[in-house]
Amino acid sequence: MNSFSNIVACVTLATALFTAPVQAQEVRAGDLVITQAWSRATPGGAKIAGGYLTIENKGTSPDRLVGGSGDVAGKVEIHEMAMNNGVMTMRPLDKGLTIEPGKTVKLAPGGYHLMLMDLKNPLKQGEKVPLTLEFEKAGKVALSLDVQGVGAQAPADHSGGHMKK
Ligand SMILES: [Cu+2]
Repeated sequence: MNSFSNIVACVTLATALFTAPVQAQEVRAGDLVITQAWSRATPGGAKIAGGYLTIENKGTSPDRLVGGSGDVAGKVEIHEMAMNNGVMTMRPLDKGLTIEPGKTVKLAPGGYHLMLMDLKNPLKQGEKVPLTLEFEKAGKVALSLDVQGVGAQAPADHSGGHMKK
């Protein structure tokens, strides 16, 4: 009994110390398999947060991520971030993000991401943030973002780009 609880304590500690975005949850919707949905803790007062996930299309026709929503944010957009003449810029993908059949699209810091706008409250590490994503074919898909610690790899232009408007 005693050694068992020691093992449990060890595993729990190891999990807590492991800061990389690890997500065991797998969400299936039609031909799509969504894994590793995560976000980052936000500093108090922050009004935006990124959302990251991996989408695999196991079907034979393309699908498209067209939008999302969640109680935590006033608005959820799909953004693309890219280097433009040496400057990190980002823009909303008005037509959504296509996932070609047989392909895996990764939304990650520095690339495609969900943008949670008008945050109602800060995201805290360890929280799960429920979101509903909307795909052209697969329809509405409920999932939750695992909130990780405030990472140093936060895209540089993020707050600046959004504060300007
Ligand atoms: Cu963005």
